[in-house]
Parts: sequence; structure tokens; C-alpha cells
Amino acid sequence: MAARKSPAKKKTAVRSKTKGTPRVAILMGSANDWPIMQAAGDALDGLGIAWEAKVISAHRTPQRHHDYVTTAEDRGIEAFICGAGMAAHLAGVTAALTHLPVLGVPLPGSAVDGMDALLATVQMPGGIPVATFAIGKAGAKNAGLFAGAMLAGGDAKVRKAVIGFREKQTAGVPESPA
Ligand code: AIR
Repeated sequence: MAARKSPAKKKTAVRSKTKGTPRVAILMGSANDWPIMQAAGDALDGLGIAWEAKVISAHRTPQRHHDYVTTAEDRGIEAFICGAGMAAHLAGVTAALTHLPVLGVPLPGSAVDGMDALLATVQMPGGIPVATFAIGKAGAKNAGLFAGAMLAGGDAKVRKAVIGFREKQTAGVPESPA
């Protein structure tokens, strides 16, 4: 008898190399943002912090956004990193839905190369803060490192990893340009 094919399981998130319950949620407005937002995940993995990444658009999937953010704390999420381009409302609306810290990464790719996303992310009205990072990959990387610095206060292992990362980075800078 031919083996019955089990229905393909729909992939709903990318998970960290680091094992364990995700502590940081990396959200992005489009799957096209992943090549940049992956830098946040790499930085967190480098510090041994488990994360998960999902495509959630404040505009295209508002219900998915609401459901994910409002249940995240109960699942162990301690911070959000939100990357979006163009009229980037993802970080701001996420911050409106949770008291957890929200780190915003404006993404390039628009006619004005991310300046729209930068202003949309950074110009939050008083009362709903979003910590905003540089446009693009450097911002995604720094958001991951910053989340590590936040978690380091209550986690000796992460603190050691954050300090170790800095020491290694400093040691790796050559004195001569060639
Ligand atoms: N975006 C998606 N929904 C809301 C916003 N702001 C952003 C994505 C992406 C850009 O729109 O974050 O950077 C273009 O998306 P796409 O899917 O057309 O490539």
C-alpha cells in the first residue's frame, strides 16, 4: 500500500540557531526584508539569545499583527525588533499594542532610500516609544546587539557574551589599513 502523504506543514516562522524558547521577536513587513533583517538574528545568535522571525505587516496583515503581539509576552517574548520599509508603521503599531520594548529598523528600497521609513519609525508621538536604529543592515545588526545589552542586565550569561563580543571586535580591528 502506498504511504499516505502527510499534508505539508506550513512554515510560520524562522527560528534561531540558539536553542530554547524565543526571547526576542524579529518582525518584518515583507519576506523581501529578510536578507537585511537576518543581521538582527545573527547578532542575537552570536550572543546566545533565542529568537523567532515572522512576516507581519501593519498594513497587509493587521489581524496577524494584533494576534501575534498581544500574545507574545505569554510565550516568553521580552522584546520586539521591527523592520519595515516605506510608510513603516510596524514598529509604532507594535509599540501601541505592548508595553514590551520595541526596537525599530527603517529599511531602504523605496524611491527615497529609507528616509521615509526612518521618519515614520523615529517620529513617534510622546507616550509610545520606539528605539530607532540606522537604516538597513547596520541598524538590524545594532538592534540585535542592543536587545542583547537590554537582556544582559538580568542574565549573567548574556552579559558575558555582550562583553566578549566587544572585546573580540576591538581585537579584530587592524592598526594598518593594508
Ligand atoms: N511594508 C509592508 N507592509 C507595510 C510596509 N510598510 C513594507 C515592507 C517592505 C516594503 O513595504 O517592510 O520594506 C515593500 O514591500 P514589498 O513586499 O512590496 O517588497
